[in-house]
Amino acid sequence: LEPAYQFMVRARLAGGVLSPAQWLSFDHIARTWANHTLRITTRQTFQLHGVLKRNLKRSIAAMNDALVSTIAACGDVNRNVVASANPVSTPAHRVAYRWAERLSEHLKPRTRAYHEIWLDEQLVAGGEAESEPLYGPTYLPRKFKIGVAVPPTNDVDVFAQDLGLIAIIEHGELLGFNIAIGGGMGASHGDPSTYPRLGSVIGFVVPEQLLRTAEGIIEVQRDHGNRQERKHARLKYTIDRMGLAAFKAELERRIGFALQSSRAYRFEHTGDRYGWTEGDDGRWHLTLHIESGRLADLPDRPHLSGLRAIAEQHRGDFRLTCNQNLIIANVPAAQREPIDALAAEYKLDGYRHLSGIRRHAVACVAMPTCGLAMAESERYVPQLLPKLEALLDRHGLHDEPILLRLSGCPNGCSRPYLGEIALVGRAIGRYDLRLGADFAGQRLNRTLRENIDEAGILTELDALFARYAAERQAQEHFGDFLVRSGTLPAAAHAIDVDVF
Ligand code: SRM
Ligand code: SF4
Repeated sequence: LEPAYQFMVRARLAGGVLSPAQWLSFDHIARTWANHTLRITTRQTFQLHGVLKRNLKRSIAAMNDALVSTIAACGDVNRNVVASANPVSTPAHRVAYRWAERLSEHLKPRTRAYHEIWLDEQLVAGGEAESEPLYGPTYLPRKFKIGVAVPPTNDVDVFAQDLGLIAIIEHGELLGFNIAIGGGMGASHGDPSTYPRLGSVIGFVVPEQLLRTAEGIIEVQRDHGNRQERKHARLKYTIDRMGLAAFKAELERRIGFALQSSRAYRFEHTGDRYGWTEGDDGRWHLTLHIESGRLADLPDRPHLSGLRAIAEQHRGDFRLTCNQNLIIANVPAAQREPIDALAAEYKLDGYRHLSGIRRHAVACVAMPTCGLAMAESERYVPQLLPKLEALLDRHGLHDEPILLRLSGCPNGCSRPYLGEIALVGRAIGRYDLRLGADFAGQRLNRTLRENIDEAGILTELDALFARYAAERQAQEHFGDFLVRSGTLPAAAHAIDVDVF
C-alpha cells in the first residue's frame, strides 16, 4: 500500500483573469479532489492543496478541460505573468493586460512533455532542445517572474519582479513600458550573500519592442546566471555580479536596439480598491476582501459556496489580485443588486468594515502545507490581526492604512520586505520584525528586532504606534514616519530609478 502522498497544484492564469465557467471548474476540482478550499496566491492565481497522488492527473486534466493550464506555474521558467488588476477601468488598462497575456503565451515552454505526461498526448519524437528555442535544453538557472503595473497603482509590486514593466500611459494611450530588472525577495537567514532586491529601472521600450526585450533579458540570464549555486541563481544576483551597465550593454547587443530613457511615472499605493468601482464603459467591478486569499466554507463564512453562487449568475469575469483578493469584474449596473445580495448572504461583504491594517494585510501559506515554513503565517493572521487592531485603536489609528506582510520563512512569498510592518518567520512563534518600507512598493524595510515572540512584537509596535500617533506629519504613512523620525536607519536599498 502506498502512503497517501498529497500535492499542491498551481494554475497558470495570466493577469489573474478567469471566466465564471472556469471559476465553476476550479470550484468543482477543489471540492472533488482537493481539500475543499481554493487559495488565491500573491501571483494572481489559484493553488489547490491536499490533492492526493491518485487524483493529480484528473485535477490537471480537468483544469485543461476548462482551458486553464498548470504549465510553467512552477519551475525554472517564466512564471505566471501578473498585471495590475485594480482598476480595470480604461482602454489603456485593458491593453496593458493584453500585453501580460501575450508575454505569458510567448514565453511559455514549447515542450510537449507536459501534454504527454498529464494529458495523455501521444509521444512525439525529437529532443527538447529543438522544441525550446528560448529556454534550450537546460532551461533557466532559476524561476523568472514578470509583472505589469499601471501607475499610480503598484498592486503587482513591480519592483519585486525579475522583470517589472511600468506601463506609461498618456492621454489614455499606452506609449510603452519602463523596464525594471532584478527585483526579487528571497533570502536565507544568516547568509548575507542572499538578499531581497528592488528592480532597477534601465530604460523604456515601445510596445512592439517588448517581447524581444523580455526574451533578451531572459537570454542574458539563461547564459550568465549562476548554475552552480541555486541560492545565487536569480537574475538579481546575475545583475549584481555583472554590473547593471554591463548587463544592459549585453542586453542591447543581443536585441539589436538601445533602450530609450525611462519615462516619468508615479506610484501611490500597492493596495486594492475595495467595494464597487465603475469602469469607463459603464461596467462595474466589485473588489472583495479575502483573508490571506483562502476561499473555504467556514461556519460563519461560507465563501467558497458564495462565490459558486455568484459564478452561476455572473456574466462578466473574475480577477484575482496580487494582494490575494478578488474582483467580480465587468458587471452591468442592473446586476449589482443581485451580486450584493449574494455577497451579503454568504458573508462576502466584510470589505465594508475593515480596519486600515486589515485592508493591507498579506500572508503567505506557510504551515501546514509549505515544507519550507519555519513559523505560522496564514493561520496566524486571525490571532495576530485583532491584537494589532486593538493597539492601533488605542492610539486612534484604526483607519490608518498600513502595509502588513507575514511570511513563514525568509523566502518572502508575501513579499514581506516591502511591508511597512513585516514578520518573517524564524521558528515556531518567533519572527524577525521588519519595518519601514514605503506605501508604494519602492523602498525595502529594515530589521528592527530578530527572532522575537508575539509579546516582543506587540511591545515594540505599541511604542511605535504611540510615537506615530503623536509625531506624524499630515498624510504621512507609518513606514515613512519611521524613516524620517530616525527610528530606523534610512533605507540604503532605494530603487535605482532613472539610472539610464
Ligand atoms: Fe513562493 C517557494 C508559496 C509567491 C518566493 N512558495 C514556495 C513554495 C512552493 C514552497 C516550496 O518550494 O516547497 C510555497 C508553497 C506553499 C504551499 O503550501 O502552498 C510557496 N509563493 C507561494 C504562494 C502560494 C504564497 C501565497 O501565500 O500566495 C505564492 C504563489 C505564487 C504563484 O502563484 O506563482 C508565492 N514566492 C512568491 C513570491 C511573491 C511573488 O512572486 O510576487 C516570492 C518572492 C518573489 C521572488 O520570487 O523573489 C516567492 N517561493 C519563493 C521562494 C524564494 C525564491 C528565491 O529567489 O530565493 C521559494 C523557495 C525556492 O524557490 O527555493 C518559494
Ligand atoms: Fe513557505 Fe516560506 Fe513561501 Fe511562506 S515564505 S509559503 S513559509 S516558502
